[in-house]
Amino acid sequence: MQSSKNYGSQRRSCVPTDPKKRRWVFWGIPGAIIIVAAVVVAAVVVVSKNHQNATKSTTSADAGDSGSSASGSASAGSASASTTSSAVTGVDNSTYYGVASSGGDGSTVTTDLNATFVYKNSFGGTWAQDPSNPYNVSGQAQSWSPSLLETWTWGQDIVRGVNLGGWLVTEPFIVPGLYEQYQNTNPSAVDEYTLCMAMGDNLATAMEDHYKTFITEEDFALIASAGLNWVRIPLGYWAIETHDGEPYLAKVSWNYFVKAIGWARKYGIRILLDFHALPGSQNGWNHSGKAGVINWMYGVMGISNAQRQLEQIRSLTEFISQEGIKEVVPMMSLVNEVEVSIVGLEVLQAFYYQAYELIRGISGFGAGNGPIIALHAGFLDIAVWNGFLSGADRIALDQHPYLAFSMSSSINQGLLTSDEHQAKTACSWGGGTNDSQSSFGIIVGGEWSNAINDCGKWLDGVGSTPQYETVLTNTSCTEWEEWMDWSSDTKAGVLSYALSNMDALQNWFFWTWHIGNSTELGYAPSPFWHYRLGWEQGWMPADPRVAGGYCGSVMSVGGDQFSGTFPASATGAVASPTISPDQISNHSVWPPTSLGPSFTSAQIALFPTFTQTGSPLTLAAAAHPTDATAVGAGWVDSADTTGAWTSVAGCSYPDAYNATAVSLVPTAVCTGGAARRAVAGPTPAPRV
Ligand SMILES: *[C@@H]1O[C@H](CO)[C@@H](O)[C@H](O)[C@H]1NC(C)=O
Ligand SMILES: *[C@@H]1O[C@H](CO)[C@@H](O)[C@H](O)[C@H]1NC(C)=O
Ligand SMILES: *[C@@H]1O[C@H](CO)[C@@H](O)[C@H](O)[C@H]1NC(C)=O
Ligand SMILES: *[C@@H]1O[C@H](CO)[C@@H](O)[C@H](O)[C@H]1NC(C)=O
Ligand SMILES: *[C@@H]1O[C@H](CO)[C@@H](O)[C@H](O)[C@H]1NC(C)=O
Ligand SMILES: *[C@@H]1O[C@H](CO)[C@@H](O)[C@H](O)[C@H]1NC(C)=O
Ligand SMILES: *[C@@H]1O[C@H](CO)[C@@H](O)[C@H](O)[C@H]1NC(C)=O
Ligand SMILES: *[C@@H]1O[C@H](CO)[C@@H](O)[C@H](O)[C@H]1NC(C)=O
Ligand SMILES: CC(=O)N[C@H]1CO[C@H](CO)[C@@H](O)[C@@H]1O
Repeated sequence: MQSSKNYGSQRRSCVPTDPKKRRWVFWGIPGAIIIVAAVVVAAVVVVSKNHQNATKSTTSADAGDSGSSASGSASAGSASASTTSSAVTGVDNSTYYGVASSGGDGSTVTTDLNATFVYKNSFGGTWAQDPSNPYNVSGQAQSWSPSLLETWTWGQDIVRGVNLGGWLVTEPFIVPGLYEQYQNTNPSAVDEYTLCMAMGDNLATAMEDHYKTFITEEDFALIASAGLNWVRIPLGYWAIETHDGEPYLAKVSWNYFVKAIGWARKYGIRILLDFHALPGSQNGWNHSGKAGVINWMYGVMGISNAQRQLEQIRSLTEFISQEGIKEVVPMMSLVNEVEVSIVGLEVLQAFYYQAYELIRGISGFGAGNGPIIALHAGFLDIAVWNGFLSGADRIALDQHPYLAFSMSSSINQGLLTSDEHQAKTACSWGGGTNDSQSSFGIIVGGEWSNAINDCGKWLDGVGSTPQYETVLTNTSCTEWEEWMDWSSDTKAGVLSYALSNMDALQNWFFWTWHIGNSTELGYAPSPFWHYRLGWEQGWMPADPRVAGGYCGSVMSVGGDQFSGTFPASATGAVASPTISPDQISNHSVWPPTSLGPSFTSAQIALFPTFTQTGSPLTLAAAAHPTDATAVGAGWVDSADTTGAWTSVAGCSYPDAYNATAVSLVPTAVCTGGAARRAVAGPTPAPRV
């Protein structure tokens, strides 16, 4: 995540410069209004019930309370654990496959690690599994959320989601305990790239231990219990492949993504697959894998890094468009948070068009055929995107509004003065969201948080001191980090801000579900970013539906109404969609002839590129207890046999992460001795 404004200063790893932390804090008793306080009280009551032998919820009118364990399945129990069938080749023997079973509130779940817990869901949610037919069962997160076997109706069904940040792409502020261990190493860990180097010989064990423990099956059950129905899962490209010299742990995170698909299905939760960390880095921030310089669609390796990513998008699309998986992963976001101010809007749009043609060439058109394609808005006003690829099949916009990073205004100084200005600010995002839903299509708030300032250990990067303490006068982050001491007024204020975001963004994913403990501090020091904690402690709603209408009724902020009707092509209602020819001519020049300010088009034509002579990479499916091939070959479109983008044999390439110097431009195109098409100028789009 990153701020929508004034984020330029955060691209550097900050060195602490303010040794004496000042303690005086700005805000007194906030003027939280009585309705808000009442909501908090209700929330606290419900949450504590949920967590102690819940019987019923006070917020859920239609809470189901089946209390039954295994559903009608007669085989439940009798089939017993023998279905674990460790003899089948290809089976992941560490997974406990269980028996066909399902249940609702109060039932006992056996996890894929053969642990048990009691499922609590006061909203009528159910879980379901069938190891012999794993792709054809589904839980239902809540009575009001369609199960994965039912249709999701955009404009009626509301995405109430959380990110699983810090899991398959680590971040120092999300898993401070993991990074703290590697501060006296060489190098010290500031991003996943250096974390992997610091882990050294221990990498495979240490990283997989993190994957195993930071998010587990039980989290998916809790997410459903919290009234949430989607997760956004950030993935790094190393889940698919790495090149020599890249320190990341290759391919292991993919196995956990596949586990997540299984868990999501079991509890009836949908997944937005978020391509978060790209070859070369798309924004130079730590959460892109490597902090520092941008080399994606920028610099001498900019095109080849993007070609490599297109190949990875191809493998992902082939996988998630398969029958039985496309229902669980109905949306994919292509590029998280490109730094548009550096990469350039036109360049990003050219990439988006290439990726669109590639994906729809595999998935085909129309609702249900492959993922909705989410495009991050590049920190620009989403209205800028009106008309982009108009007529395209199921493209959505992803906006990430944060207040946290620009300490320029009084808005960040205290929480909720009597005019509730932070909450009103969040509510003000609703009008543009409504407008763009009518004109563009599906808009998701793929990231937002409760942060009204940048307090939280390492929120601005390892070793950083919050601007809240360096820019504002007489401020200390302690109050904001030590959530154990938060008053009910503080909780009410945070809740009000949360509800405002939820209502304004309408289809949303909080960043993030879980913040790990700092080992040094002994608690999770970025509480503004920790949904699960807020849900347990009463500053997130027990039932997120209470956010509906909050901006208008409580904050008195309203504006343009969304009619509920998206453009037809935006939701896949057009069988043979066509993109406006103007848009195609505007965005189909590939590679772009202009990439940042430093290079001429003649130089760009000499940039080293890849060639389509490699073997496509098929991603591994989940193991299956009885038949390892029953779950799809991992490649939905057997007609898609084009060679994979790969380096040209005999050519050398500069460091994919350090190639922005003009001196690195080759003097001639390297063909490796083989005849090869020149790369400059318009080329046909990839497969259509
Ligand atoms: C699972 O265990 C069986 C024997 O117990 C073995 O033959 C098989 O190779 C194992 N599978 C994997 C993926 O480890
Ligand atoms: C699962 O756990 C139960 C209870 O702890 C145990 O009896 C059973 O043997 C385990 N099954 C497997 C396959 O590990
Ligand atoms: C699911 O079950 C239905 C009905 O039995 C069947 O038509 C369908 O092909 C199955 N789908 C998968 C992915 O197994
Ligand atoms: C900041 O705090 C110091 C010491 O507590 C105090 O003397 C000073 O007046 C404060 N400054 C402002 C601008 O409040
Ligand atoms: C994290 O810290 C909290 C105290 O704030 C403690 O209750 C919890 O057990 C810790 N979690 C882990 C995984 O150590
Ligand atoms: C957006 O539209 C919805 C109706 O779909 C309405 O409830 C809401 O108040 C609108 N928000 C704003 C800020 O206009
Ligand atoms: C696309 O249109 C914009 C605005 O009309 C124009 O500035 C830009 O040069 C065009 N880009 C291409 C690649 O044609
Ligand atoms: C990046 O490459 C330049 C040469 O182009 C070199 O001087 C510099 O040390 C490299 N930086 C890193 C971090 O490798
Ligand atoms: C140096 C760096 O990239 N820092 C970023 C690390 O990630 C946090 C959270 O997204 C950002 O706030 C920092 O700017």
